[in-house]
Amino acid sequence: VIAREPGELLVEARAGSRGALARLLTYVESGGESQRATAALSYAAPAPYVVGITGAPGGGKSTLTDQLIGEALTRSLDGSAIDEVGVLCVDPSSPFTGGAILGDRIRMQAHATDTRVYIRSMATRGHLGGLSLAVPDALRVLGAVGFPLSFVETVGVGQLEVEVASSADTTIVVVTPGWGDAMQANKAGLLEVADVFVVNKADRAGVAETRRDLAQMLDLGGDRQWRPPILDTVATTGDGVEKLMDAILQHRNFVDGRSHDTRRAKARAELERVLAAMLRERVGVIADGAAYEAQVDALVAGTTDPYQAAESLIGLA
Ligand SMILES: Nc1nc2c(ncn2[C@@H]2O[C@H](COP(=O)(O)OP(=O)(O)OP(=O)(O)O)[C@@H](O)[C@H]2O)c(=O)[nH]1
Ligand SMILES: [Mg+2]
Repeated sequence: VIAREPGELLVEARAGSRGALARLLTYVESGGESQRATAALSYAAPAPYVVGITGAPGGGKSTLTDQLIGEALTRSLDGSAIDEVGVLCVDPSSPFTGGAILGDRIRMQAHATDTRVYIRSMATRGHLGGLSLAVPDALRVLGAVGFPLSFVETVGVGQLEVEVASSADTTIVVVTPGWGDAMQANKAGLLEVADVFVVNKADRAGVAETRRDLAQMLDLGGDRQWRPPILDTVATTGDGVEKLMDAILQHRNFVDGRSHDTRRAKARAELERVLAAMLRERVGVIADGAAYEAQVDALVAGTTDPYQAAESLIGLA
Protein backbone atom coordinates (compact mmCIF):
# COMPACT_ATOMS: atom_id res chain seq x y z
CA VAL A 1 0.00 0.00 0.00
CA ILE A 2 1.42 3.36 -1.03
CA ALA A 3 1.15 6.02 1.66
CA ARG A 4 -1.11 8.83 0.51
CA GLU A 5 -0.43 12.48 1.14
CA PRO A 6 -2.48 13.83 4.08
CA GLY A 7 -3.26 16.98 2.08
CA GLU A 8 -4.73 14.96 -0.77
CA LEU A 9 -6.70 12.79 1.65
CA LEU A 10 -8.08 15.87 3.37
CA VAL A 11 -9.43 17.20 0.07
CA GLU A 12 -11.10 13.84 -0.60
CA ALA A 13 -12.45 13.58 2.93
CA ARG A 14 -13.95 17.08 2.65
CA ALA A 15 -15.64 15.97 -0.55
CA GLY A 16 -17.26 13.16 1.43
CA SER A 17 -14.88 10.22 1.18
CA ARG A 18 -15.16 8.24 4.40
CA GLY A 19 -12.26 6.07 3.25
CA ALA A 20 -10.00 9.10 3.10
CA LEU A 21 -11.20 10.23 6.54
CA ALA A 22 -10.54 6.78 7.98
CA ARG A 23 -7.02 6.87 6.56
CA LEU A 24 -6.32 10.26 8.12
CA LEU A 25 -7.50 9.00 11.51
CA THR A 26 -5.28 5.96 11.17
CA TYR A 27 -2.35 8.31 10.52
CA VAL A 28 -3.24 10.17 13.71
CA GLU A 29 -3.33 6.96 15.74
CA SER A 30 -0.15 5.53 14.27
CA GLY A 31 2.19 8.42 14.95
CA GLY A 32 5.22 9.26 12.85
CA GLU A 33 5.53 11.65 9.95
CA SER A 34 2.03 11.18 8.53
CA GLN A 35 0.59 11.97 11.94
CA ARG A 36 2.62 15.14 12.18
CA ALA A 37 1.60 16.27 8.72
CA THR A 38 -2.05 15.49 9.44
CA ALA A 39 -1.92 17.40 12.73
CA ALA A 40 -0.34 20.43 11.06
CA LEU A 41 -3.01 20.50 8.34
CA SER A 42 -5.96 20.09 10.65
CA TYR A 43 -4.70 22.53 13.25
CA ALA A 44 -5.14 25.30 10.71
CA ALA A 45 -8.83 24.44 10.17
CA PRO A 46 -11.71 25.44 12.44
CA ALA A 47 -12.12 23.08 15.40
CA PRO A 48 -15.46 21.30 15.72
CA TYR A 49 -17.57 21.73 18.81
CA VAL A 50 -16.76 18.70 20.95
CA VAL A 51 -18.99 17.08 23.53
CA GLY A 52 -17.29 14.57 25.84
CA ILE A 53 -19.28 11.79 27.47
CA THR A 54 -17.74 9.96 30.38
CA GLY A 55 -18.69 8.01 33.48
CA ALA A 56 -18.41 4.58 35.03
CA PRO A 57 -18.48 1.44 32.85
CA GLY A 58 -21.95 0.35 31.79
CA GLY A 59 -23.72 3.56 32.77
CA GLY A 60 -25.32 3.90 29.38
CA LYS A 61 -22.86 6.26 27.69
CA SER A 62 -23.05 4.62 24.27
CA THR A 63 -26.84 4.30 24.37
CA LEU A 64 -27.08 7.95 25.35
CA THR A 65 -24.63 9.01 22.66
CA ASP A 66 -26.75 7.21 20.11
CA GLN A 67 -29.77 9.22 21.23
CA LEU A 68 -27.79 12.46 21.28
CA ILE A 69 -26.63 11.91 17.70
CA GLY A 70 -30.25 11.79 16.55
CA GLU A 71 -31.16 14.84 18.60
CA ALA A 72 -28.12 16.84 17.44
CA LEU A 73 -29.04 16.26 13.80
CA THR A 74 -32.28 18.23 14.41
CA ARG A 75 -30.43 21.21 15.89
CA SER A 76 -28.24 24.04 14.69
CA LEU A 77 -25.07 25.77 15.80
CA ASP A 78 -24.38 29.44 15.05
CA GLY A 79 -27.34 29.52 12.71
CA SER A 80 -26.36 26.52 10.58
CA ALA A 81 -28.00 23.13 10.79
CA ILE A 82 -25.91 20.36 12.33
CA ASP A 83 -25.79 18.24 9.20
CA GLU A 84 -23.03 15.82 10.20
CA VAL A 85 -21.93 14.31 13.49
CA GLY A 86 -18.65 12.60 14.30
CA VAL A 87 -18.24 10.14 17.16
CA LEU A 88 -15.03 8.85 18.69
CA CYS A 89 -15.24 5.89 21.05
CA VAL A 90 -12.20 5.65 23.27
CA ASP A 91 -11.44 2.69 25.47
CA PRO A 92 -7.98 3.06 26.92
CA SER A 93 -8.24 -0.24 28.73
CA SER A 94 -8.21 -2.20 25.49
CA PRO A 95 -5.92 -0.41 23.05
CA PHE A 96 -5.42 -3.35 20.71
CA THR A 97 -8.13 -5.90 21.26
CA GLY A 98 -10.92 -3.49 20.46
CA GLY A 99 -13.15 -5.26 22.94
CA ALA A 100 -15.39 -2.24 23.27
CA ILE A 101 -15.49 -1.56 19.56
CA LEU A 102 -18.05 -4.17 18.66
CA GLY A 103 -20.22 -3.18 21.59
CA ASP A 104 -20.17 0.48 20.66
CA ARG A 105 -21.12 -0.29 17.09
CA ILE A 106 -24.04 -2.35 18.29
CA ARG A 107 -25.20 0.25 20.77
CA MET A 108 -25.04 3.02 18.21
CA GLN A 109 -26.83 0.92 15.66
CA ALA A 110 -29.60 3.45 15.15
CA HIS A 111 -27.06 5.49 13.21
CA ALA A 112 -24.80 2.81 11.81
CA THR A 113 -26.03 3.33 8.26
CA ASP A 114 -26.70 7.08 8.45
CA THR A 115 -24.25 8.76 6.06
CA ARG A 116 -24.40 11.94 8.18
CA VAL A 117 -22.85 10.07 11.08
CA TYR A 118 -19.27 8.89 11.34
CA ILE A 119 -18.44 6.56 14.23
CA ARG A 120 -14.89 5.53 14.92
CA SER A 121 -13.20 3.66 17.74
CA MET A 122 -9.80 5.00 18.71
CA ALA A 123 -6.79 2.98 19.68
CA THR A 124 -3.36 4.22 20.62
CA ARG A 125 -0.97 2.27 18.40
CA GLY A 126 2.09 4.45 17.84
CA HIS A 127 1.14 8.00 18.74
CA LEU A 128 3.87 9.36 20.97
CA GLY A 129 1.50 10.84 23.51
CA GLY A 130 -0.98 7.99 23.47
CA LEU A 131 -4.66 8.73 23.60
CA SER A 132 -4.38 12.05 25.39
CA LEU A 133 -2.77 13.46 22.26
CA ALA A 134 -4.30 11.24 19.61
CA VAL A 135 -7.88 12.12 20.59
CA PRO A 136 -7.49 15.91 20.27
CA ASP A 137 -5.68 15.33 16.96
CA ALA A 138 -8.50 13.12 15.72
CA LEU A 139 -11.15 15.62 16.79
CA ARG A 140 -9.37 18.32 14.84
CA VAL A 141 -9.31 16.08 11.78
CA LEU A 142 -13.08 15.79 12.09
CA GLY A 143 -13.32 19.57 12.31
CA ALA A 144 -11.07 20.04 9.29
CA VAL A 145 -13.22 17.65 7.30
CA GLY A 146 -16.28 19.75 8.15
CA PHE A 147 -18.06 18.08 11.07
CA PRO A 148 -19.63 20.90 13.07
CA LEU A 149 -20.15 18.69 16.14
CA SER A 150 -18.37 15.63 17.48
CA PHE A 151 -18.91 13.39 20.46
CA VAL A 152 -16.15 11.57 22.28
CA GLU A 153 -17.06 8.72 24.62
CA THR A 154 -14.57 7.49 27.20
CA VAL A 155 -14.94 5.31 30.25
CA GLY A 156 -14.21 7.54 33.21
CA VAL A 157 -12.10 5.34 35.40
CA GLY A 158 -8.67 6.93 35.50
CA GLN A 159 -6.70 10.11 35.11
CA LEU A 160 -6.11 9.63 31.40
CA GLU A 161 -9.76 9.06 30.63
CA VAL A 162 -10.73 12.11 32.61
CA GLU A 163 -8.13 14.10 30.69
CA VAL A 164 -9.50 12.88 27.37
CA ALA A 165 -13.06 13.71 28.35
CA SER A 166 -12.18 17.12 29.68
CA SER A 167 -10.40 18.11 26.49
CA ALA A 168 -13.95 18.45 25.11
CA ASP A 169 -15.69 21.83 25.08
CA THR A 170 -18.62 20.43 27.05
CA THR A 171 -18.15 17.40 29.27
CA ILE A 172 -21.11 15.25 30.29
CA VAL A 173 -20.65 12.97 33.27
CA VAL A 174 -23.05 10.04 33.33
CA VAL A 175 -23.95 8.40 36.63
CA THR A 176 -26.68 5.91 37.42
CA PRO A 177 -29.05 5.82 40.38
CA GLY A 178 -27.76 3.76 43.23
CA TRP A 179 -25.95 4.10 46.43
CA GLY A 180 -22.44 5.44 46.06
CA ASP A 181 -22.44 6.13 42.35
CA ALA A 182 -22.11 9.85 42.85
CA MET A 183 -19.34 9.21 45.40
CA GLN A 184 -17.50 7.12 42.87
CA ALA A 185 -17.71 9.91 40.32
CA ASN A 186 -16.29 12.24 42.91
CA LYS A 187 -13.43 9.90 43.69
CA ALA A 188 -12.54 9.50 40.03
CA GLY A 189 -12.22 13.28 39.71
CA LEU A 190 -15.24 13.47 37.42
CA LEU A 191 -16.99 16.12 39.48
CA GLU A 192 -14.33 18.62 38.62
CA VAL A 193 -14.56 18.14 34.88
CA ALA A 194 -18.35 17.92 34.59
CA ASP A 195 -20.21 20.66 32.77
CA VAL A 196 -23.46 18.69 32.76
CA PHE A 197 -24.47 15.78 34.99
CA VAL A 198 -26.77 13.07 33.75
CA VAL A 199 -28.47 10.57 35.98
CA ASN A 200 -29.13 7.91 33.36
CA LYS A 201 -31.23 4.79 33.89
CA ALA A 202 -33.72 7.11 35.57
CA ASP A 203 -36.28 4.33 35.12
CA ARG A 204 -34.64 2.73 38.15
CA ALA A 205 -35.03 3.50 41.83
CA GLY A 206 -32.82 5.97 43.64
CA VAL A 207 -32.80 8.88 41.20
CA ALA A 208 -33.69 11.52 43.79
CA GLU A 209 -30.95 10.36 46.19
CA THR A 210 -28.33 10.39 43.47
CA ARG A 211 -29.37 13.88 42.39
CA ARG A 212 -29.19 15.04 45.99
CA ASP A 213 -25.71 13.54 46.48
CA LEU A 214 -24.47 15.25 43.33
CA ALA A 215 -25.99 18.59 44.33
CA GLN A 216 -24.40 18.36 47.78
CA MET A 217 -21.01 17.60 46.33
CA LEU A 218 -21.35 20.53 43.96
CA ASP A 219 -22.19 22.77 46.91
CA LEU A 220 -19.02 21.66 48.66
CA GLY A 221 -16.99 22.45 45.56
CA GLY A 222 -17.48 26.19 46.12
CA ASP A 223 -18.53 28.89 43.70
CA ARG A 224 -18.30 28.36 40.00
CA GLN A 225 -19.20 30.58 37.11
CA TRP A 226 -21.13 27.71 35.58
CA ARG A 227 -23.07 25.45 37.88
CA PRO A 228 -23.43 22.08 36.15
CA PRO A 229 -27.11 21.20 35.76
CA ILE A 230 -28.21 17.72 36.87
CA LEU A 231 -30.56 16.03 34.40
CA ASP A 232 -32.34 12.67 34.27
CA THR A 233 -32.40 10.47 31.20
CA VAL A 234 -33.56 7.05 30.15
CA ALA A 235 -31.21 6.42 27.26
CA THR A 236 -33.01 3.28 26.14
CA THR A 237 -36.23 5.23 25.45
CA GLY A 238 -34.81 8.68 24.76
CA ASP A 239 -36.57 10.29 27.72
CA GLY A 240 -34.81 13.48 28.75
CA VAL A 241 -32.51 13.57 25.74
CA GLU A 242 -34.06 16.73 24.28
CA LYS A 243 -33.49 18.59 27.56
CA LEU A 244 -29.99 17.23 27.76
CA MET A 245 -29.23 18.60 24.30
CA ASP A 246 -30.65 21.97 25.42
CA ALA A 247 -28.30 21.96 28.41
CA ILE A 248 -25.35 21.02 26.20
CA LEU A 249 -26.03 23.90 23.84
CA GLN A 250 -26.55 26.30 26.76
CA HIS A 251 -23.13 25.35 28.04
CA ARG A 252 -21.74 25.83 24.58
CA ASN A 253 -23.10 29.38 24.54
CA PHE A 254 -21.58 29.95 27.95
CA VAL A 255 -18.08 28.86 26.88
CA ASP A 256 -18.42 30.69 23.60
CA GLY A 257 -18.63 33.92 25.53
CA ARG A 258 -15.26 33.07 27.04
CA SER A 259 -13.79 31.50 23.97
CA HIS A 260 -10.46 33.33 24.11
CA ASP A 261 -9.69 32.21 27.67
CA THR A 262 -10.96 28.70 27.03
CA ARG A 263 -8.89 28.29 23.90
CA ARG A 264 -5.80 29.59 25.64
CA ALA A 265 -6.27 27.20 28.54
CA LYS A 266 -6.80 24.27 26.18
CA ALA A 267 -3.81 25.23 24.04
CA ARG A 268 -1.64 25.55 27.15
CA ALA A 269 -2.67 22.11 28.44
CA GLU A 270 -2.17 20.47 25.07
CA LEU A 271 1.24 22.07 24.51
CA GLU A 272 2.35 20.80 27.90
CA ARG A 273 1.23 17.29 27.01
CA VAL A 274 3.07 17.40 23.68
CA LEU A 275 6.20 18.69 25.41
CA ALA A 276 6.03 15.94 28.02
CA ALA A 277 5.53 13.31 25.33
CA MET A 278 8.45 14.58 23.27
CA LEU A 279 10.74 14.67 26.28
CA ARG A 280 9.67 11.16 27.22
CA GLU A 281 10.54 10.07 23.70
CA ARG A 282 13.95 11.68 24.05
CA VAL A 283 14.51 9.76 27.26
CA GLY A 284 13.97 6.59 25.28
CA VAL A 285 16.64 7.64 22.80
CA ILE A 286 19.13 8.70 25.48
CA ALA A 287 18.55 5.54 27.53
CA ASP A 288 19.76 3.42 24.66
CA GLY A 289 23.27 3.13 23.31
CA ALA A 290 26.93 2.99 24.22
CA ALA A 291 27.04 6.20 26.29
CA TYR A 292 24.15 4.96 28.38
CA GLU A 293 25.72 1.54 28.92
CA ALA A 294 28.97 3.23 29.96
CA GLN A 295 27.09 5.15 32.66
CA VAL A 296 25.39 1.96 33.80
CA ASP A 297 28.82 0.31 34.09
CA ALA A 298 30.10 3.28 36.09
CA LEU A 299 27.10 3.02 38.39
CA VAL A 300 27.67 -0.67 38.97
CA ALA A 301 31.36 0.02 39.60
CA GLY A 302 30.38 2.72 42.09
CA THR A 303 32.31 5.48 40.31
CA THR A 304 29.25 7.67 39.77
CA ASP A 305 25.75 8.12 41.18
CA PRO A 306 22.45 8.13 39.24
CA TYR A 307 22.08 11.93 39.43
CA GLN A 308 25.53 12.63 38.08
CA ALA A 309 25.08 9.94 35.45
CA ALA A 310 21.75 11.39 34.31
CA GLU A 311 23.16 14.91 34.20
CA SER A 312 26.05 13.85 32.08
CA LEU A 313 23.74 11.96 29.71
CA ILE A 314 21.53 15.01 29.17
CA GLY A 315 24.64 17.12 28.74
CA LEU A 316 24.16 19.16 31.89
CA ALA A 317 27.32 18.00 33.54
N1 LIG B 1 -32.81 0.35 32.31
C1 LIG B 1 -32.00 1.07 31.58
N2 LIG B 1 -30.96 0.48 30.94
C2 LIG B 1 -30.15 1.25 30.21
C3 LIG B 1 -30.34 2.64 30.08
N3 LIG B 1 -29.34 3.12 29.31
C4 LIG B 1 -28.58 2.09 28.96
N4 LIG B 1 -29.05 0.95 29.49
C5 LIG B 1 -28.48 -0.40 29.34
O1 LIG B 1 -27.26 -0.46 30.05
C6 LIG B 1 -26.34 -1.31 29.38
C7 LIG B 1 -25.04 -0.58 29.14
O2 LIG B 1 -25.27 0.45 28.20
P1 LIG B 1 -24.10 1.12 27.35
O3 LIG B 1 -24.70 2.21 26.56
O4 LIG B 1 -23.31 0.12 26.64
O5 LIG B 1 -23.21 1.71 28.53
P2 LIG B 1 -21.74 2.34 28.41
O6 LIG B 1 -21.64 3.32 29.52
O7 LIG B 1 -21.49 2.83 27.05
O8 LIG B 1 -20.83 1.07 28.69
P3 LIG B 1 -19.22 0.97 28.51
O9 LIG B 1 -18.86 1.71 27.25
O10 LIG B 1 -18.97 -0.50 28.42
O11 LIG B 1 -18.64 1.58 29.73
C8 LIG B 1 -27.02 -1.76 28.11
O12 LIG B 1 -27.58 -3.03 28.33
C9 LIG B 1 -28.10 -0.72 27.91
O13 LIG B 1 -29.21 -1.21 27.20
C10 LIG B 1 -31.45 3.23 30.77
O14 LIG B 1 -31.68 4.45 30.73
N5 LIG B 1 -32.23 2.40 31.49
MG1 LIG C 1 -19.86 2.43 25.72
